[in-house]
Amino acid sequence: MTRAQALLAALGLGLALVVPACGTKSDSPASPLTNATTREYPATGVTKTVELTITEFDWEVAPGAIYQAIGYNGAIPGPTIDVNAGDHVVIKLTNKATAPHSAHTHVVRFPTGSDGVKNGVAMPGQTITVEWDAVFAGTFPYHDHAGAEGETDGVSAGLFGALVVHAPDEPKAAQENVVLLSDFELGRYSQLPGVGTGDAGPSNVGTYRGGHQYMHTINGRAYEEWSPHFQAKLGDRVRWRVISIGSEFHTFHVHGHRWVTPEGVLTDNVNMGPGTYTTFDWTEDNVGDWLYHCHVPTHMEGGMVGVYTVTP
Ligand SMILES: [Cu+2]
Repeated sequence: MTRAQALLAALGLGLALVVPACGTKSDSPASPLTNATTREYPATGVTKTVELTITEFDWEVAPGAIYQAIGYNGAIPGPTIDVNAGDHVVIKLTNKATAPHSAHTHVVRFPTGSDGVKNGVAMPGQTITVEWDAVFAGTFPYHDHAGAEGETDGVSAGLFGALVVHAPDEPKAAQENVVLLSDFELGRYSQLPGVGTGDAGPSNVGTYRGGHQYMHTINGRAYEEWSPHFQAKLGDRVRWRVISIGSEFHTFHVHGHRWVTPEGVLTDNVNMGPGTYTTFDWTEDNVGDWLYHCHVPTHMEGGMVGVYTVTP
């Protein structure tokens, strides 16, 4: 051992000598994302302004399945807030709905006035400003935390979205797939083909195909033909940014692929509890049409499934 190696070993850094830097092996089937870190980034001096308007609207969860949604900027999920680590973000939040709502954001650094629970809540008809510093890199949710029944009311209605914070040293990905897993409520549908009434229970025909909740969604949509169809080419660096924001526990599973978690575990299926998030990369090595889905059978049956296509 050289003197430098002995010094690194003494500092607990000896591993750095034998483990290649993340993403440097092109033949690696998967590589952990380098920004899975607790490092706090310095201020960039850049301020980004995001306008979020909360409205009530009809949202088609699957063909013919109409949900009486509440969302940011007229869609589920709300717009992805995409910033660089160290940016300051100002959100102009306008509430055109009929109950108080907010935009509470995870992991960023903010004063209590931007919390979105008691402070930083927009009353109906009001526009407020909340702001925070995106000092940590990764994938995090923002969501309502001020609904009439606490956080669940607004979140199950559709008030959630993703925050993507890029680290300055992050390898560029050809594809960045943002995935939000959520659970909707039967009582909010104005029409839901395939669901029986009274004691009849769910029918076997129509849009809804079973499972025990109505419905389990991916980016506000259910089932393969309606949920996001992600695509990539062989050799692409593909990055998945996955957030679980509903009321149930899910797993996130992709067929034909595998990746390494920030904890160093090789997997193709990760646990996602409510309000959790993960980011991972791989170098694409497998052509075909692949399912991605929650591995809870009744959740997949209830809509939490989509297609990922890889072309040569
Ligand atoms: Cu699930």
